[in-house]
Amino acid sequence: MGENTTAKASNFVDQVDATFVLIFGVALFFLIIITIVMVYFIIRYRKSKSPEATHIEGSTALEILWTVIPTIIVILMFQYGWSGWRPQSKPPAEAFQIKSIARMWSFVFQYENGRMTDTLYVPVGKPVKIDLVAQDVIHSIYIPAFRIKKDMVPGKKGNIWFEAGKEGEYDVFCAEYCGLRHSYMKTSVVVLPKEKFDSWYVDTSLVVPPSAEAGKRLAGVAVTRKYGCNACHTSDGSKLVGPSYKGLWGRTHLVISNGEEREVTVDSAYIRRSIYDPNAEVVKGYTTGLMLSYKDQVTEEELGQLIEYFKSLNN
Ligand SMILES: [Cu+2]
Repeated sequence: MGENTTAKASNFVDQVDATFVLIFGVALFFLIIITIVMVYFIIRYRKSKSPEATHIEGSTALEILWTVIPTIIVILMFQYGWSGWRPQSKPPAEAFQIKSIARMWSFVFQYENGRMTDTLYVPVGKPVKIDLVAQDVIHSIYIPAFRIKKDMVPGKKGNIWFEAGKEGEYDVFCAEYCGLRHSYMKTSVVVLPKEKFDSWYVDTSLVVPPSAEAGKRLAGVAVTRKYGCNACHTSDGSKLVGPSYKGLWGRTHLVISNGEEREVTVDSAYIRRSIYDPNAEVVKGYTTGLMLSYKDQVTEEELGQLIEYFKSLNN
């Protein structure tokens, strides 16, 4: 929306920034004042000029003053922060509903019509509520441009909401150290105009591709994106937390199974086991226990799409 150039990224920007400026301003003011007074006293009362120690009697008026003023300032800071935080914790009933699932080490966003993505898409100018789910450890969803950050704790319900005021793409981070590849838990939120969002929302071309070779690859890519596989695996042969998909199909791997080394050939059965029971046979050289089972998530159909995709990477 070109005409709306003064719009803020989200409805919380003004309030959070005002609180930040207030607290930072007060801190800076006192830093300067205290430093000036301190330096003045050091020079004024240095030992060479004042060999006798100066003794100051207490001053009730001063003590009341420097208790009351900071108390008022701190209450003011609290009031500012509180009034900015309260609306963040009260999502409007009509908000558009999305669920965010965090796990080591990616975010997945699930929409009510079943769409799942690794990038958050939202419409501009409409309240959006995101329910937060953590699958393994504590994560924290952080959207700096929207001034939003909230912990995602396993077993605990929580949500965030916002109304994006401006189209664009903004960073989304995990702000809670959650393990080895925490720093890769980075994605973005794409704010689209209403019509564009609506057509994106109903677009299923990525989910049901044509059955051509390109389509097969696209379907496989869509599955890896949907489940955040690319946080730990690549399609170009480079090693991350786990092995790459490239050149995987048909290769013979040395795996550790029940503490013993054994050779397996990568076929449909092995890929199935690797996704449904990932720690049963871990390729030698990789760490056991880092991947969770996707048994209740990856469907048989998606498994087939993945296998086709892995095969296509050998060509
Ligand atoms: Cu995390």
